[in-house]
Amino acid sequence: MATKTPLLDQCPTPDRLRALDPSQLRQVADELRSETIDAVSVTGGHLGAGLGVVELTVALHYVFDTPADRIIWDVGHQAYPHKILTGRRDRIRTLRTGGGLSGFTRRSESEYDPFGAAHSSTSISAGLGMAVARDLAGGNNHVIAVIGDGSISAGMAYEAMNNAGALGSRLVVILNDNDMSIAPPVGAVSGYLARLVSSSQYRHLRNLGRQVAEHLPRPLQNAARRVEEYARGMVMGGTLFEELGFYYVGPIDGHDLDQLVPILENIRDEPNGRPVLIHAVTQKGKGYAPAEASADKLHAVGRFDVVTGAQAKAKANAPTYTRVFAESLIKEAKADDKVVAITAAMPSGTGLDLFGQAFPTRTFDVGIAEQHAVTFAAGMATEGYKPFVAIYSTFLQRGYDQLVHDVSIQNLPVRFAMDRAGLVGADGATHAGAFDLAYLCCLPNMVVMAAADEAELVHMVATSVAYDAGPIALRYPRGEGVVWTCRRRARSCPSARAGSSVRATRSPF
Ligand SMILES: Cc1ncc(C[n+]2csc(CCOP(=O)(O)OP(=O)(O)O)c2C)c(N)n1
Repeated sequence: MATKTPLLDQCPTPDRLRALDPSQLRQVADELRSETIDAVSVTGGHLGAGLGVVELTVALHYVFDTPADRIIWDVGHQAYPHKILTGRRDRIRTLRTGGGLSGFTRRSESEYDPFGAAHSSTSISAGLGMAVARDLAGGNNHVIAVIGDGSISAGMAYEAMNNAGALGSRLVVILNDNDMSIAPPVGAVSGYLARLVSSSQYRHLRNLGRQVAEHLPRPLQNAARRVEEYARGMVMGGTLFEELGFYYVGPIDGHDLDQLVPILENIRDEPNGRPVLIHAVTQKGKGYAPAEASADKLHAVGRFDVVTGAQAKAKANAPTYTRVFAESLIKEAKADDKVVAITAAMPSGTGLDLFGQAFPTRTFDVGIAEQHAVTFAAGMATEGYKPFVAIYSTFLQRGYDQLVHDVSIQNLPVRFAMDRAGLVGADGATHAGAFDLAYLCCLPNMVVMAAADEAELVHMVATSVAYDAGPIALRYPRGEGVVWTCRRRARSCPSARAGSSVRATRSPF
C-alpha cells in the first residue's frame, strides 16, 4: 500500500469524494497517483496512461453523479485510478491476474464501468448510444466519453462524431491529448491537434487570462478562468470538431483541477444539451519521474522498483517470435525491394520498429486504423508490391470486411503477419488471438500458416514473400520461441522433434 493516503482512505467510492471541499482535491489526486504507482509496481500493467488522467479522474467523479452519469474510458487501459476510486481499491493489487481485476474496463466488474473496452476508439459510439437511449427513455443523466489523441485517429471515432453532430444529443467527449499513442502519434489529425495546442493565439490568451485572474479574489479568479477557457475555444475555433457539430472547449490544462472542475461544472449545468468536446492537454506518465523520462512514458510495464523505476525482467531463453519475424522480414526485404511493411500504431509490438530502422521508406505506420491498413495494403498489392500487414491477431478483427471484400474476394497477395495468436495471458479475453483460424480459414483464396516454433516462422516469412498467388497469413504466439529451450530439454519437447516442416492449410474455396 502506498504510504500515507489519509484523504484517499476517506474516499472508497465517489459519493465520499463528492463530500470533500474542492480545496482538498489536489491532495486526493496526489495520493491517487502514488497508490496507482505502488499498485502497478506489484502487478505490472499499463502505467503511463493512468498517471496522465489522475486529475481528470478525480474531477469527473467529483463533478458528475457516477454511476448514474456514465463515464466511458476508451481502451480502458488508463482506468486504474478510476478503479481505485470506484470501490475496487481493496482488489487493485489483483489487476491482470486470474480471478482478479481486469486491466481494462469491464461491465461485469463494476456498475462504474458502463461499457467494457480494450480495443480502442469505441467510446464515442457507445456513449452516443447511451445518450440516445437516455433521451428515448426520458432520462437526464450525463454521458462522458474519454478518448486519447491516438484513439481518436481511428475511423470509428469519426463515424461516431459525424452521427453525434447530426443527432444533437447531449454527450460530452473529453479528448485526452497527451501527444502520445503507444509510440509517438502519427498522421494529420495528430499534427492538427499539435497546432491547436501550440498556436500563438492560445499561448497569448492563456498568459493574458492568467495575468488577469491573478489580480482577482478567488471566486472571480475561477469565473475569469472559465471565461478565458470559453473565449479560447471560440477564438481558436477547434474547427474540425465544430464542423462535425460539437461545441469545442479548449485546449485546457488537464492537470489543473482549478480549471477542470469549473469547466466540467459549467458543461454539466448547461441547459441546452448538445455534443461538447473538451480538449484536455495532459502528460502521459505525469508525476512519476521514470515514466516522464522514458521514451514510451512507461506505457506498459512489468513489476518495478518504485524508487528507481527499474523493471524486473525475466532472463530470456530464446528470441521472441516478434523479433524472429522482424529479422526474417528484414533479410527477405534486402533481397526483394518490393517487400513493404505496414503497422497500425504498433511498431514496437510487431517488430516493425526494427524493420523501419532498416527500411524507413518501406515502412508505414498508419495510426490506429486497422481497416485502412488492410485496404492500403490491398492497394499496394495491386501495383505489384508485397505488403506485409503486421498486426496482432485480435486487432485484425477490426479489419474483417476489408479482409473479405478488399483482399480475399479480389485474391490480392497481401501478407498478414499475425502476432499474439492464441492466448496472451494477463491482457485477457479481449486481447486473446482466439478467432483468427475460424475467421480466416473460411475465406476464399486465403492461405493460413501456423508456426510451431521460430524455425518454422523463418520459413513461413520466406514462403509468404515467394507466394504471389493470393492472400496468405502466418500466425505466431506472444513471447519467446521454443527451439533453443527445447534443445536444452532435448527430446522431451514435441516441437523440437517436429523439425522445421512448414504446415499450411489452404481454404477449400
Ligand atoms: C483497435 C486497437 N488497436 C490497437 C490497440 C493497441 N493500443 C492500446 S493503447 C494504444 C494507444 C492509445 O493511444 P491514446 O488513445 O492516445 O491513449 P494513451 O495511451 O496515450 O493515453 C494502442 C495503439 C488497441 N487497444 N485497439
